[in-house]
Parts: sequence; structure tokens; C-alpha cells
Amino acid sequence: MGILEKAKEIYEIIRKKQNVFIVAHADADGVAGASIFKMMMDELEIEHQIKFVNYLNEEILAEHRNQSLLLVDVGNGNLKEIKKMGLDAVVIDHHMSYEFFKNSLNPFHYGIDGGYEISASGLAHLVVRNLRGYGDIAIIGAIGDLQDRYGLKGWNRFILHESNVNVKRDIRLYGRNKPLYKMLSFSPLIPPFFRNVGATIKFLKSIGIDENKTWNDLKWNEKKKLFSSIVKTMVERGYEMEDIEKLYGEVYEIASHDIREIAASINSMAKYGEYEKAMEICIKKNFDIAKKFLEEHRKNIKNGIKIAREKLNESKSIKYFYAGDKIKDTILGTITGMLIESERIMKPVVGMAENDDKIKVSVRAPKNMNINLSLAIKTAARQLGGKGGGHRMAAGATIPKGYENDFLQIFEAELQSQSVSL
Ligand SMILES: [Mn+2]
Repeated sequence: MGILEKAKEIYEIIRKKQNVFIVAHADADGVAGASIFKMMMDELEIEHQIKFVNYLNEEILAEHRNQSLLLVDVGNGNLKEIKKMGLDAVVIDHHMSYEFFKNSLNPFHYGIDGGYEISASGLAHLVVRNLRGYGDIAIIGAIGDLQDRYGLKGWNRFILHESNVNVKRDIRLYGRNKPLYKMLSFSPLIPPFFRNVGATIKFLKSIGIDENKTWNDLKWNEKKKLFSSIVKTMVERGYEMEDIEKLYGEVYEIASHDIREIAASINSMAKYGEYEKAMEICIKKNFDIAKKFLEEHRKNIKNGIKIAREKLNESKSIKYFYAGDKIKDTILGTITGMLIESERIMKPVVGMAENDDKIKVSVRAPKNMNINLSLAIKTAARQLGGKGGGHRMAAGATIPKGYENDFLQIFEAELQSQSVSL
């Protein structure tokens, strides 16, 4: 059986249900996938509810064990539990798993790499495409999952042909209709200009291009000149061909809106818990909401960095700030990471903010530091009755209120004991 046949089989299973509880991943792909199924169920008058989660675990599954579940962009990591619990579930997920489950549409069982050939919203489109095509939404999800890094390939290409997405070759940066100095300094793809407006303006002036013009305003020969100057700068700074090649290639647009921007704003909406709005962008194609939100998000980040910088304190081996309720806990990690870069901090930074009756902690380390934040934060949080974990260079925790100073002390001691044992 091919994946399309299996998708049809899954469609028939869902179609016969009367009430479905959708659990979807809280990111652009999950939102896009959930939107596709929502539209299907609205059309077929199937009652449904939707819940977005950052991850799926046994607790969440148990909570809904008596419902008919549709898992979108989550579930492949929980197939054993789902089988053991005997749940009535359909799983639409592209995360790597070779575990067999009858009611799942798993690309890996068809030799398709879910890492870049198809996303969960792409799978959702395959399920529902016989009723109606949702290719546009599927492509938003795929790009939200960064599956377009080297252009859309494999089944994403197939879905692209079933969509109204416009494909063209162009510079692959955000903000092609924003002033050039913004377009260049917003993009991490060009490290010499990233978050460096001064250097960007100087560079544009040096090649005789008005920094307030937009990329789309430029004449062909101006585009050529700017692009080759960017390449030259990157080559001179020693960047690899691989990094430079990412700058030019296919870009994807819906009604002249850059899908990368749409997907980025849906991702950040999901981070803020604004799922209704995020789904509205997919369902009603109301891209103005996306734009406004992204502007708002950038403002919040900028403002958050300012607050963090003002409140930044230092002890022997860390820097830290306590933002109270001035920074939303959902963007605390982003801000802590950006602070290290923008201030060129050489120590780990601990950011803390209120989260209802708890304290959310985010820690980030500067590049090339030999350290294990995850281990240290786990130990420190556990001693205070909290929970923590993450990666070596980026980790987070939740601790009870009132223990901020204790946390800092234990965490710093943990880091110091690490550096002794290294
Ligand atoms: Mn995904």
C-alpha cells in the first residue's frame, strides 16, 4: 500500500466518527495540520475540540482516554503507550519512528523522510485532499518546520503542485518589502549584518544603494550588485559556500505574502498560546493578523532585552536577571539567549520571570563554553522542589516562588563543581 492509499483509509476512519478530540503540536506545523482537520470536520459536521500541547505524554493521553483522539504532529513518540492503553486514536505525525500502529500515517513506513520530505500538515493534506485540497496550509506547516531549507523536495513538492503557492527564485530573506537595512540586519543568514544596523547601513552606502529602499523596489542591476556584494562580504569573512548558497533560491508566496513570514508569525503566536488567531490565519488566509502579530512580537523581544539588560546582575561565575512579570515566560529563553549575543557576555546567563504562582527560569551559555547547563539546572531545581532540564547550552526550569536566590546559589555552585571536575 502506498502512502496515498493509506491516507485515504485514514480519511475513511475519521469520516465515520461523530466526535473527535484533536491534540496538536503547539507550533506552525501543528496549527496548520489542526486547521486542515478542523476545516474537514466543519464541512462534514463532525463535532470536535482542539487542544495544543508542547509535547505529548501519558498523563495527557490518560486525561482523554475515553475520547476519540486525532493526534497531529505529535504521537509517533508515544505509540507504545497508545497501544498499551488501548486508545481509540489516529496518529498523523512525521517525527521519526518505525513503531507500527495501524491507525497512523507515518511517512517513514513508506520510505519517506519526515525530516524534510513531508510535515504533519502535509500528511493532513494527503488525508483530506479527496474532499478538498489544503495544499497552501500544508506548505505553511512544512515551511514552519524549516523543510524548505534547500527548497521543498519529495512529497512537499507534490503538495506544492496541488496548492496555489507561488514559487519564484529570489533572495531568501525575510522582509523583501521592508527597508533594506532591516531586511539584512534581521536575517541570521548573513552573520556580518545580523542585528547590526550600523554596519548594514554603512555597507549599503558603500555600494551606493539607498538603505531605505526595499529589495522589491530595486532594479535588476541593483539587485545583482547588492547580492554579489553580500556574497563577497561573506567570502571575505570566511563563510562556507554552503552558508552562502542558502541566500538564493526558491521562495514561496501566497498572494504575494512570504510564507516564511507567515509561518514565523504562526510559530510565535503558538508560543504565546494564541491558537485561535493562529488557526484563523490558516483557515481564513487573513495574513494581516500575522503581520501585526510579528511586529508586536519583535517589539516585545526588543523591550524584553532592554528590561533584561537593565536588571542584569553579576556574581562570580554567572550573570542573572529577574524580570518579575515584565517579561512573558514564553519568550524568556529567547531573550536570555539574545542578551548573551548582544552584550557579548562570556558567562552563563540566568533569566527569571513569574509564571502564575511559580518562577520560570531560562539559562543560556555563550558559544564554545564547556559546560552542562542541563545537568546543573536539573540538580538545582530538584533541590528546591522544582523541575528542570534541557540541553548543554540552553536549559530551563520551573521553581517555586520565593526561592530565586537559593536557586542562583545552588546553580552557581553546581556550575563551579563542573568546572573543577572538567
Ligand atoms: Mn512538524
